[in-house]
This record gives sequence, C-alpha cells and structure tokens, in this order.
Amino acid sequence: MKIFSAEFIRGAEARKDYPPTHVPEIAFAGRSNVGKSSMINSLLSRKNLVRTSKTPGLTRKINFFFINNSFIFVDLPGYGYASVPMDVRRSWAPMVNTYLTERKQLAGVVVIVDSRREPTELDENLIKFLQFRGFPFVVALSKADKIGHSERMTLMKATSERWGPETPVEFFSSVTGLGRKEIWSHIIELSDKWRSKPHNKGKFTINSDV
Ligand SMILES: Nc1nc2c(ncn2[C@@H]2O[C@H](COP(=O)(O)OP(=O)(O)OP(=O)(O)O)[C@@H](O)[C@H]2O)c(=O)[nH]1
Ligand SMILES: [Mg+2]
Repeated sequence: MKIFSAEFIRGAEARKDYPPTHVPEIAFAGRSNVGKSSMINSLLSRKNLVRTSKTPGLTRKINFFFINNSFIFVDLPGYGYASVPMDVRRSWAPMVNTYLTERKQLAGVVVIVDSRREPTELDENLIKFLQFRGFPFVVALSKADKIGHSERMTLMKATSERWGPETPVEFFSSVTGLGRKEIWSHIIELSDKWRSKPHNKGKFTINSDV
C-alpha cells in the first residue's frame, strides 16, 4: 500500500469527540505495551507519527489517524497492565467498549497479542466479544522478531486451535517488517467489505470540519 498521507486527526475519550467522518475505520486493540502504536507506525512507514514507549500505558485516548484521505486507523488505549494506575485502567474499559460497540464506521479490528506470552484473560475476553458479535477481526502476534521459526510454527498451530480455524492469525514485527503485507491485505479487505455494505454505499464522504 502506497501511503501518500497520514495525519493525526484527534484523540477522543467520549463519543461526542469522535471525528464526524464517514470512512472505514480499522482499530488496533490489545494489552498495554504489546506494540499497537509501533505497528501503526510500521504499517505507515512512519517513524514517529504515533508515540511509542517502553513504559506501558502511553496511549490513553482513542487516537484517530487519517490515511490517504480514504480511511482511518484508530489506536486504542491498551488494557490490563498491572503497573498502570488503577483509576486509569478503570476508565479504559468503558472508553474502548463504547467505541467498539457503537462506532458505525468501524470496519474491523486488529487484535494484537504478544507472541512471547500466553494470551491473558482480557485478550480472550476481547476475542470472545468480537466473535460473539460476529465482528470482523484479525489476530496479529506481535514482536515476532523475538521468537524463532520453529517456535512460530508451534504457536500458529496452538493459536488456531485456541480461537478456531476461521480466525485469521498473522505474525508481525515492527522491527523487521514481518507480516506487514499480510496485515495490509486484511485491512484492505475489511475496508472494502465495509464500503460494500448497502447502508455505507456512497456515504464515505469526508467531512470538511476534520
Ligand atoms: N522487539 C520488538 N519490540 C517492539 C515491537 N513493537 C513494539 N516494540 C516495543 O514495545 C514497546 C511498546 O510499544 P508501543 O508500540 O508503545 O506499545 P502499545 O501497545 O502502543 O502500548 P500502550 O500505548 O501502552 O498501550 C516499545 O518499547 C517498542 O519499541 C516489535 O515488533 N519488536
Ligand atoms: Mg500505544
């Protein structure tokens, strides 16, 4: 995918602050520190469009990025990191739930799970929630540069058994670029699917206030 424009629109906490756009949105969700923001930078070949950090809990708002004037990437705050203060963690769940449940522009979710760790209960809950709602998503196993080839094969099999063969799973590394092409093809497919729904046809205009 050739990226000719990628810009930060705004960070939102409440629904009223979401941008009034009508283009497909791809959200990146997962545990704090799993590499969501790094993944967005890597997919867009931008080093610092999105801030990343060694310290978990950096992304605290729902951040919207406008790509190629035709779709939006949504960087969600991460969940479930013990060192993030409790009051901050408590405010994240309703913020993310509201977005995932109510945003009509949401075309699909990239669920990011650390390839070196067992999925947590919160990862499981997110995936069950998406499966229950019949919502399209893809699982990205992040930081795959940290694990070897044979480990990847075992993990792919275990992941497919865990979440079912119909769940697409890809390895990803923001360091080596592994999985970029595959994740991009899922993103394009998800956006196209959203655009082809009868109630979205012809509606994907870009509001000039943005
Ligand atoms: N080795 C390796 N490190 C990575 C990769 N992706 C991210 N990291 C590192 O992991 C840390 C967290 O990355 P972020 O992208 O800020 O993670 P995040 O999921 O956005 O975190 P929150 O905003 O806290 O939810 C940083 O130190 C990154 O450099 C990767 O693919 N490989
Ligand atoms: Mg982040």
